[in-house]
Amino acid sequence: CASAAEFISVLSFWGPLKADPKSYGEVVLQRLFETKPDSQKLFPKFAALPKEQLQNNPDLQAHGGIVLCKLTEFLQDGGQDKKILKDLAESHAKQHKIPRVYFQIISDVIFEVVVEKIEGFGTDAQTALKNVLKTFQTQMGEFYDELGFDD
Ligand code: MNH
Repeated sequence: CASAAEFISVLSFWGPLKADPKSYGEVVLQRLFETKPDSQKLFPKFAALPKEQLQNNPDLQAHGGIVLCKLTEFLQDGGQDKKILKDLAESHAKQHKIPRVYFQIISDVIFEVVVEKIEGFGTDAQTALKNVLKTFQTQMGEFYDELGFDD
């Protein structure tokens, strides 16, 4: 599990993502769909769209913003309030039916995008980010287990 210091280390570089969640979130979702095309099919809103329509798409930008804001909320909370991820696991398991492996995939994408886009994100902060994303995935997995969602 990531330490409090690791959450703080990540947060010290998170300003640009907090300030512009839509833009970074858009890049994350586009990169997710590129890396793992199956993931696009899990979004009813985006499933049928050809690549060209994922560019400058206000719905995609809006959803990217929602994802990034939730991640910022998790970071700022330092993984303390379990309800944040419990609610997220519940909607993603029961409503959206997202197999847990996709949280691993999006975590790798987030890592890649953050390191690529954020200046000064050094090796220590990179390790901290990896651990924080690992904590996110582990806790999501535990809630998936509690819900009996096996995928
Ligand atoms: Mn996701 C909706 C956050 C990863 C598919 N997601 C939401 C919502 C939030 C959110 C917040 C809106 C509230 C809710 O339904 O709970 N999602 C995240 C975060 C991550 C994430 C913080 C990881 C980081 N989500 C994923 C992944 C997939 C996915 C991975 C699929 C591969 N999410 C969805 C779908 C919706 C959704 C589908 C519903 C979108 C809609 O049509 O409004």
